[in-house]
Amino acid sequence: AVSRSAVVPQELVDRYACGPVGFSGSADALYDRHLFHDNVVGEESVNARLQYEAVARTVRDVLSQRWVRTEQTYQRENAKRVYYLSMEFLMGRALGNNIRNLQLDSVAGEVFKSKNIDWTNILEEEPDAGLGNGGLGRLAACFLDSMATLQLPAMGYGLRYEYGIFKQSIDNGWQVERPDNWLRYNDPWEVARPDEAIEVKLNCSFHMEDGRLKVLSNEPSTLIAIPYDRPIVGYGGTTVNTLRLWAAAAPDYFDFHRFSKGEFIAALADSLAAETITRVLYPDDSTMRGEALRFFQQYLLVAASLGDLVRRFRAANDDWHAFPDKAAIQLNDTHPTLSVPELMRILLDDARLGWDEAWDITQRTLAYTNHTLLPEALEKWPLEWFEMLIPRHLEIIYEINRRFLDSVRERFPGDEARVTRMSLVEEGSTRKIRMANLAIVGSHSTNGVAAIHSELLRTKTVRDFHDMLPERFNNKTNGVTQRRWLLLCNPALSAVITDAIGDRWITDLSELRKLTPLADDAEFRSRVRGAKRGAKASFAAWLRTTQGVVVNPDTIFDSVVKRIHEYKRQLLDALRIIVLYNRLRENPDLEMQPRTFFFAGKAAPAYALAKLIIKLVNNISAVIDNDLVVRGRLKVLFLPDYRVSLAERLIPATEVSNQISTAGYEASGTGNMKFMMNGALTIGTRDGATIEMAEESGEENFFLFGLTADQVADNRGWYNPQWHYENEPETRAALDLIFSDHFSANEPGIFEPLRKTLLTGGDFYMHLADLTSYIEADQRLLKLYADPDAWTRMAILNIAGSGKFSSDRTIAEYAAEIWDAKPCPVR
Ligand code: HBZ
Repeated sequence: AVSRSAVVPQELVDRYACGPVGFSGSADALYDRHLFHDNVVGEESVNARLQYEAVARTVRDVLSQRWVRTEQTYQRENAKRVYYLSMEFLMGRALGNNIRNLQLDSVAGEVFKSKNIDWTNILEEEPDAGLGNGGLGRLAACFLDSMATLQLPAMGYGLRYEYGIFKQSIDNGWQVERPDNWLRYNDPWEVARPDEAIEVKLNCSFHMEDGRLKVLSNEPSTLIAIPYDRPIVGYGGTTVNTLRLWAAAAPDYFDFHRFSKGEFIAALADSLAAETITRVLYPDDSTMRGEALRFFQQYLLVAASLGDLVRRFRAANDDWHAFPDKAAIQLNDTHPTLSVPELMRILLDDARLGWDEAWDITQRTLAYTNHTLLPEALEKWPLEWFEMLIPRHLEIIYEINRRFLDSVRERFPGDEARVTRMSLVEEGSTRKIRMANLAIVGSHSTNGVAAIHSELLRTKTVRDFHDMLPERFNNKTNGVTQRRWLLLCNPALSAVITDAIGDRWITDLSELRKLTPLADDAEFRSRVRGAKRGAKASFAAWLRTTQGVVVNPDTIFDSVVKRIHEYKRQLLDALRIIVLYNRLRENPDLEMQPRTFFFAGKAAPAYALAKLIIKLVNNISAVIDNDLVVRGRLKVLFLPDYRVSLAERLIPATEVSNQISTAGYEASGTGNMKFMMNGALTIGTRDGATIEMAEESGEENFFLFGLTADQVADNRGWYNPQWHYENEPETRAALDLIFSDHFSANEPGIFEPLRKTLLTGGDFYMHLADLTSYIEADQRLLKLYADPDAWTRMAILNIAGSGKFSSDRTIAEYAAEIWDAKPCPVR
């Protein structure tokens, strides 16, 4: 095929050709070079995957000089850096996002046209980078986008898991996990930098036995951490920051003693054990799984990242006391908390500072974000492992603890119970280090992720610490990046918004307030309605072509998508649907707007009850599909393998967002915000950031229901699920239907464990307490839906009120109030 050469516009050349290697020529020449030469293939071998790689490489060429220039600028300015340490970065796909943020859409469009490339097919070739479980990992990804857009000299540090979050499929209604081999093909974005590897010293060696790590003490060993860099393009393409992911490897000289003894193969087998450290992401999002391999992963992240950033600091500064003025390190939950003793070790043993100086520098540099109040998620690691792996760190922790407990005793004389609660060491049959206590004590800032969460953290979870160190606590309500979660995923609504108020919302989401008066403009309402209808139709079309599932876009699209957990109460949603189903069965003539209920989310592989919830939803789905009375009026669909790229399709199409956790248990939520800015209405409890969302749009524009966090706490003692069963006929009928095997005719009894969860076991998450008010709120919502103008008006008021929930706002607050970091624009 003869192709017309798409010449890169001069304006882009000026913008991106800023380094020693100029960016010149035509975009399709670059593309051809990558397509045929990178993979050494001829035209006959070209397929969509190779086209994707070539397009991505071409985009990387465009950004590469800007990427280099960004780092040069930070070095030249000796700017204060922000380091975001996280075990998880749930990035999703990069291609569409990078093209959009570089504002290369028109150039890319030209190339696609001249090369006859099907753009949507190409995008589908990129595997999601699923290096995270859920909210915590996705928050880290949104933060990287915002930090680059705000031109902050920031860097993410994480692990390069060879396998990300497992792929979920459904077999006979049950979740089945398959490995996510996302690096099977060359990843076009990553740049390996073996010359910047870091040595990590361990006081033990280890090998793998039955898939578990076995530690051999008293044999010191070394691991190598190799950095792989990924570009983070800020909007406008001026700043390109770095996400640096570490891969574990054995050093070349690993066990050369055994090599030379002739045990060549055996010695290499041990190097496989080293690589095991970064093999796979732990798929647990709410329980602490005390596995040694996870502890090793955390130490590797900390030792490699601090080694790297301290080296960067030393290259530009000779006075260690300047460290807190040149580096701010944010700990994403307690997972990287070993940073406290590691930084102390560096300052004491390498820099040879005194304790007080080292401690002052450590505290001023580090800050900690808490993401959960669930006690089973709070990390505590056996002291024994510190002894084996990092005894020097344990020594330092003991000394931190000794000094800290002295100060507690001084402040609260005679209160030994308090001292025991606050100690970094938990006594017991196995002594453990309390990582949250260590993170609070070793840093200058502890924040929660929504107002109510920060409040509960202060007043309940770590109240003793707040009593003693109130100035250390603060709130940073979460946000999401509107570039991915509106501009990229919902082009139709984005265009409607931009037509109405201009495009400044892309980098200043508070601009959306300007939409408020337009809620009363019939023309604007019809456009917003059109965008929603279009997104529903595309989602339905996608479901039909990719999974052969038919949904009707004329039904109400109602979604609950998040990790499956008892506290998130997907079961409550299932009960709501069963109540509606019973109403229709009892009264087939009942008028009810036809609805489609979407569920999606992964269950931790060891969380049996969460897996049973998935099974229940799938069985309800099948029974309803086969019931002639309700068919066409209710449809339930469990969408397998919830992930970033699926969220990008479902969220724009959703009209009703369910945020129904037991009040006090969802730290913030971030999916709730994405739905809101895409014009869904929220039915939910007063929990997490949903409370603040309702404040921004007005409670009258929300469907709030259920117990408040205070009421949940007060009712704990006397909540009696049996009472609801006996006194609420619809509640009883719904439960009876489940336990009569209506949804499990061929698998009698499989849902029996739910009886304990919901009824006889006392139900910690109080599902039945909120069912009636959930149904009431749902009826109000249905009534509104029957009036399309009133519905769309409310949707617009929600979009208009969503400006606060940009991660740009969140990051600006972190920068000003925790990091003292300033933008460092790249010229
Ligand atoms: O962090 C979530 C919270 O549940 C959610 O409310 C909040 O919006 C979000 C961002 O702040 N927490 C998680 O996603 N937690 C994890 O994924 C997790 C992963 C590994 C762990 C523990 C928790 O060991």
